[in-house]
Amino acid sequence: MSSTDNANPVITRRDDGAIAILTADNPPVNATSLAVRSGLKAAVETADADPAIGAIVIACAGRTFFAGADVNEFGRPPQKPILFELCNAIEACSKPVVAAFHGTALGGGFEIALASHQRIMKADARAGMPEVLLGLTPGAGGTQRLPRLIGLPAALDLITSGRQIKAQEALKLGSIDAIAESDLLGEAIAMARAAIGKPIRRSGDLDVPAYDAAAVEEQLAAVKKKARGQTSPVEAATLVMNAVKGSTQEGIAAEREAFLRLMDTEQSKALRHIFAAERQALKIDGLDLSSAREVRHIGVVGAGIMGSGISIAMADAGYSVTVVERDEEAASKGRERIGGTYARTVKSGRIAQAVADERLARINVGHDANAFTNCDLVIEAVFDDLQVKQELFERLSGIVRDDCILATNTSYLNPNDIAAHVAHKERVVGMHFFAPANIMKLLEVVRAEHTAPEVLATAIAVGKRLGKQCVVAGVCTGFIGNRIYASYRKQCEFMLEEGATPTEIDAAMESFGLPMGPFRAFDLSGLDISWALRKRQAATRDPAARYCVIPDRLCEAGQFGQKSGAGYYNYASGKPVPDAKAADIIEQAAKEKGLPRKTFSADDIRRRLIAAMANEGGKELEEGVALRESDIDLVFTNGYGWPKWRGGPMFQARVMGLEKIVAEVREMQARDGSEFTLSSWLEAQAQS
Ligand code: 3H9
Repeated sequence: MSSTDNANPVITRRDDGAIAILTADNPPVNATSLAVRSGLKAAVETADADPAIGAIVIACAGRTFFAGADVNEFGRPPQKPILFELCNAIEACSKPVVAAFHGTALGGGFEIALASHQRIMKADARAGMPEVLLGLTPGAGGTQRLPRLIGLPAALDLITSGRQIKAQEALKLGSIDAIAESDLLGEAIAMARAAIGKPIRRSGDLDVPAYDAAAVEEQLAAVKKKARGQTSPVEAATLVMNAVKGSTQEGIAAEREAFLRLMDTEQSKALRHIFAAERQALKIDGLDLSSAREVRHIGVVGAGIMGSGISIAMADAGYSVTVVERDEEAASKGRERIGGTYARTVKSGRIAQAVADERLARINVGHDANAFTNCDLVIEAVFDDLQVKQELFERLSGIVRDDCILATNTSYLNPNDIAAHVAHKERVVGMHFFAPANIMKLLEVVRAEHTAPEVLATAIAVGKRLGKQCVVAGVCTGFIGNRIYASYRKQCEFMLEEGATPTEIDAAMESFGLPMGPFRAFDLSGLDISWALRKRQAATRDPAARYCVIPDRLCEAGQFGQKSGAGYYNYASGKPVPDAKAADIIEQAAKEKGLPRKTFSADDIRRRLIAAMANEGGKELEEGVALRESDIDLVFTNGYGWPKWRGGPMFQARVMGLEKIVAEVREMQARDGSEFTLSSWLEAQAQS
């Protein structure tokens, strides 16, 4: 075995007989930054020209194969060699090139592998083309080489969804040639050695396998429908179809044009903002995430909708769960609810019966709180009433171990008040799940007054293991999300008093990308819940604050939303249609206020709603309830159905222009009173 000197710091070459092993080492994830591209291209060309070399292996050091283009270079002028030029050079090499990958081969990383002549993958590795998830398309030959290797339908699926595949699927599809069970590099070297002197199979030279044109047409239509306004999957599909229309190099030229064009779009900027936000969210000043305690056994109080969802999420993640209800009847209902959810998941084909059985066996539902004695964490998910929760926490603190973390799933109450009578308050934290808790990605982790850092770190570690997007929030009514949502909701209702209809407001927000407009969403979740909350708060409400009576009147008329057949809409036909009674109530309420009726364009509606949200978000930032602007965007894209390609309300406020947003808030303040005073954070940002 010999080594060859290499001046490039991130690409090293080591020769094993006639095999040149080129290894990239560009931490943390071997992104294909300029040094990687130039070093690898030069190393491939040098090895190709070296008469002592018969074949080449490309591999990576560290935790993963190339994770794709370096996102830190995005938006800067491209520097040569461009990634597609590197891929072309690899494919053109006159000696066999084997890509050996571990970890994840993503985007440009997978494209390097596709341009290589053979591919071997570690059994636990994954591969994929996630560019569409960044609002981009592959830009280094992926849309041309992948369909030639695995056929149009499978390539369309992978490239337009961005999903990652495991080794077995990659092999079955034909995107790799072998799986390395133990010694990746050893097996890759053997593969390269066996290829010396044999004909080279270049992906770009292959013909796309025969396909069913009608089925592909259907697939293309489905891609468009699913994208719901997001452009990159549709663009990516068009590029993949070029593989059956022209040469590989023509297809790559079209790819390059699309990649550069999409880079400048608002959608791609929004998605890249979310990508960075996800990685920022858990960087919290002064918090060492490695201080998290080990959690094995989790207790859940309550087996209602939230409690069951939380228990299922925990069991799905491998925790053993003890659920306690107030009596056997409630426990039995809880068992049915949890069992029913698993049965539906099996029926939908998402998990096998054996997997469901295994998970269900991890959940024990009973009615004796003493079963919590060996829990490391207990989460309460009972009725959102302060006294109920205070008494429960007090009782729990007498049962559980002193180091057992006590978490509250409250949506609106103050965790400091809930912990008022608890011994060792430093173990109290908020874990605010969103319904259905086993599905929704968001978890607001609420730092209470006394929460110890390792307790916060533990709640985050549990959330991460559940696959949740954790966002740390401070204490206030509604935390980050529901507090902003309340401002949004109020402005939706105020616009009804001023002349807009529920249909107009919903259409404006649905065409913006929300899966459901606000009034359809209010109807779906039920108008009676917030009615009850408003009645409880009536005595303490500021009499000078603007108050909209429309939702109260709907409830008084028995219109609680979809579940009662009518709310803002009428559901008698099975579909939401404008409701005559709701229209009367709105008109009457507007008349009583004597407000001038005006027409709202979709832009007016969106600007007003984004302004209300950004202003409340600004106040949260001032108060330290939210740590960063991007955390607020994560809350809305993971917990409230906001499409990631819109980036979240704070991102949108910047897109619309902060000066316009501030002007809108000033109008709100003049019209709607003290609740909508301009946030000084927002004002300062607009001026900077
Ligand atoms: C592309 O390839 C286009 C081409 O077709 C054409 C080009 C012409 N660049 O996620 P983690 C950083 S588009 C730079 O916490 P994990 C990340 O910010 C690209 N940096 O780790 C973080 O930094 P920090 C297609 C990157 O183990 C650190 O690495 N590729 C990149 O949970 C650790 O990240 C993708 O979209 C990057 N590409 O997951 C892949 N990726 O520590 C995106 C990550 O300072 N990446 N970083 O916060 C991922 O999916 C995950 O990071 C990965 C590792 C699965 C690789």
